[in-house]
Amino acid sequence: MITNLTEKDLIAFEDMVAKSFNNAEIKAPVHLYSNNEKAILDVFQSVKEEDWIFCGWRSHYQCLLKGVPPQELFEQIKLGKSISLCFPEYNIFSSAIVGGVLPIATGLALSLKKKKQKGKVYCFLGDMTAETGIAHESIKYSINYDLPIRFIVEDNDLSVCTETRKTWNQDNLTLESINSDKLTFYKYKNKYPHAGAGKRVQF
Ligand SMILES: Cc1ncc(C[n+]2csc(CCOP(=O)(O)OP(=O)(O)O)c2C)c(N)n1
Ligand SMILES: [Mg+2]
Repeated sequence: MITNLTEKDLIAFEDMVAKSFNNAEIKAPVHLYSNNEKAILDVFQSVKEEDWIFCGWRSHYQCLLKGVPPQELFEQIKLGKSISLCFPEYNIFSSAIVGGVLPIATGLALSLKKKKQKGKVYCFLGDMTAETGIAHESIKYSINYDLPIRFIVEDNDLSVCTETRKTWNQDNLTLESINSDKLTFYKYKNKYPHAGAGKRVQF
């Protein structure tokens, strides 16, 4: 672990952002986590400073656990950057485009392998992102070429307000049938809405 942050610290940070958002101090979307603290702390047990983290639109926990100082992170969030937080000095990158980071993460892992550089890539994605073509291509390529990467599917069975499994008329995510140490899943139920913190504009 890079930091000694606890579940309580993570929850307190998101609750602080939620309060600030609901007080209209943040004039851009925020995407908050809750109820996944244990699962994400488990992932970060093996993350080292030289490793690379790729995220979607919801990334406060990853930033904190990669070592971004909470105050610096909060400053960026207040500037409206929550949806695509990037801290190159901490090897952490995000994009709000569904699937946007997946081929970039895969390409970086390929480069690390070819150049025999140390470090590993951790790429977080949601359950609906995991059903997209770009996820299937990126993960298939990474497994077949044994790239130094791990994809973590964060499964809330929702894409904004749409149920993922119901959408595709299947009981499981397609990738759940793949057995690989490069692919892990965890389920969680977020107390926060897809965007925002319950007050003001939602989508
Ligand atoms: C290319 C693209 N299409 C649509 C959207 C709108 N959008 C933002 S988040 C999201 C939901 C994706 O669901 P999932 O991957 O399960 O992520 P979750 O938010 O549940 O973690 C969608 C459709 C987008 N950001 N980019
Ligand atoms: Mg989801």
